[in-house]
Amino acid sequence: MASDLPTGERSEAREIRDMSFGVGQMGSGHGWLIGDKVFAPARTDVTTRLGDIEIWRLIADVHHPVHLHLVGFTVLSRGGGPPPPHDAGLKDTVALNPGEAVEIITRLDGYRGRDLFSCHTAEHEDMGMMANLEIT
Ligand SMILES: [Cu+2]
Repeated sequence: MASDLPTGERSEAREIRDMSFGVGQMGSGHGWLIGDKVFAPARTDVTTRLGDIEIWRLIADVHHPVHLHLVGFTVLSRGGGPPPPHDAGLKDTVALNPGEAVEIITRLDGYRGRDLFSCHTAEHEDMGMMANLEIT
């Protein structure tokens, strides 16, 4: 039951964020972007407060395994429907399929400071597909 999980309920979410994962321009070539931006170490992409519950709506152009460091989450929906069995439980990575939206819910607690999230495909991560999360 979702209420048994530590990540919270949909009605408790303080923020809903949309994030796209896709190919784009990086320098003079192509890279892999989150929210149309190449990773910049000094830029904060998402700012949130310790203990807040958030829903992130993720969508991708091709397959991307999206990974949150230090933060567990659960899958709320996939492709507009209930998550299939393989999405059950507390996760740190979720597989995005081409064009399919996935909603995740997370409680950002246990760590205050700077954190990262990224695509777990090493070639994508190395080519820009990371973002900074600041938990205040
Ligand atoms: Cu990727």
